[in-house]
Amino acid sequence: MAQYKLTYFNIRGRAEATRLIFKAAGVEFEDHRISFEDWGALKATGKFPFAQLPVLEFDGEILAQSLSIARYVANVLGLAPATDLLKAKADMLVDSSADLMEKYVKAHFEKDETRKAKLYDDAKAATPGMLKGFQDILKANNGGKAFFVGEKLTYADIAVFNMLNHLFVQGKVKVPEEIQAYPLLESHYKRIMEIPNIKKWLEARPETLI
Ligand SMILES: N[C@@H](CCC(=O)N[C@@H](CS)C(=O)NCC(=O)O)C(=O)O
Repeated sequence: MAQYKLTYFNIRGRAEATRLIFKAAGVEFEDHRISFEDWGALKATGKFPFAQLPVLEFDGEILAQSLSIARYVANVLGLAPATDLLKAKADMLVDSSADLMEKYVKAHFEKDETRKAKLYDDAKAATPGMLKGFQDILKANNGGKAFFVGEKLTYADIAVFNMLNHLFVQGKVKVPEEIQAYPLLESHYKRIMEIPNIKKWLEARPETLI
């Protein structure tokens, strides 16, 4: 098995889905967290593709782009669906999770208070439709009693769980109030949260603001 090193800042942010995939698969990786102060000098080395984090290093390779990394790791560690169609469905869920996440991230980092309030309003207004969309897709897969895609845990389940956890949960192991109106989505969230390796990580991971 390759030795994996995931480098990112000391936040959940764009690396947490990949961390959860490693944890769910029970595969060791180096969770390398650097400070924002150290990033300037590291970035100047030119070693990082697109001069951004996260990156995943293994076997002399270096990958950037958080979603490409997450998909790669899921494929290698057995947490990807088996067919091209199911992979496309998983990607649709991953990309939609990222879309909703991005709306809140934009609002979080906006400096102008008026624009920030507007961006938060937009993100909140978009949320119910997106949550319904996730629940509808879940329901269409065998009534929503198990996983988002096919019949086993995949990176789609982890990505949607991570997005909901990231956006709506403060604290360690908790179900967000925002999904109470979507019972199938709520029970899916609980199902993922209760996977022993995931629960262990949620309890043990560093507490960070974002
Ligand atoms: N689309 C990229 C975006 C990467 C990105 O924006 N990374 C930020 C941290 S979340 C970064 O590296 N910021 C430092 C910089 O650009 O110097 C991904 O998903 O990985």
